[in-house]
Amino acid sequence: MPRLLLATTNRGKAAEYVSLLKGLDLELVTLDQAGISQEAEENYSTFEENARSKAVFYAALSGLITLADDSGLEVEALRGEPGVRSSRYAGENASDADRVNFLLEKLKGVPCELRRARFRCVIAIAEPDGNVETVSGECRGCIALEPRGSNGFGYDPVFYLPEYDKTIAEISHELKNQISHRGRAAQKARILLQKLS
Ligand code: ITT
Repeated sequence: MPRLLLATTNRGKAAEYVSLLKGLDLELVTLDQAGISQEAEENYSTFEENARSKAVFYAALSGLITLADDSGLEVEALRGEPGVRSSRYAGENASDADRVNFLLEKLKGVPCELRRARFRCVIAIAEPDGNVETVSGECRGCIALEPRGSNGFGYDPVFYLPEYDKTIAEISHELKNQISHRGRAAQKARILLQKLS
């Protein structure tokens, strides 16, 4: 069975991809399993460029077909912040809780109707020869006034979905995978991967 390198250091993302890529004729390999400890640079200003450069970097290093994602949160009242800086928003060594609190502080006093936000995800799939393709997905909602729920990771406890009256951290993993930015991008990625496997 061909192998696919899942090039992420984020455990929340990795767990989601294990479900999202189920049933494909591919053996998933993590960076640890491939013996890779080098970190890819992510200094571009778009999700697309960061996802591409991550996937190309790890595919060249491993010799394996590689999937990488660059994802993050865009908040309207913050003119699209934190965007590509979502994981570094509250500093390099911050925890998920630190990032959530930092975001809530930034939005202090901003009323509900101005807290619209979206999660975005670009998935890049690269081959060792440098060939790379991307797909994307998004999920719309708004930033809650306080965290709720314990599922998921990152900003999930403050990402409120009006149609469910719940944050993403309060819905099941299965439902998140159906409606999330990553779930939507992964549905398209499966089609690309079927062609490669
Ligand atoms: P890798 O680059 O190793 O994959 P990372 O965490 O640095 O891991 P990103 O650069 O793509 O990944 O940063 C994405 C950040 O955006 C992530 O750390 C979360 O804070 C946030 N994020 C992305 N998807 C999310 C989701 O489904 N739920 C909650 N937060 C999410």
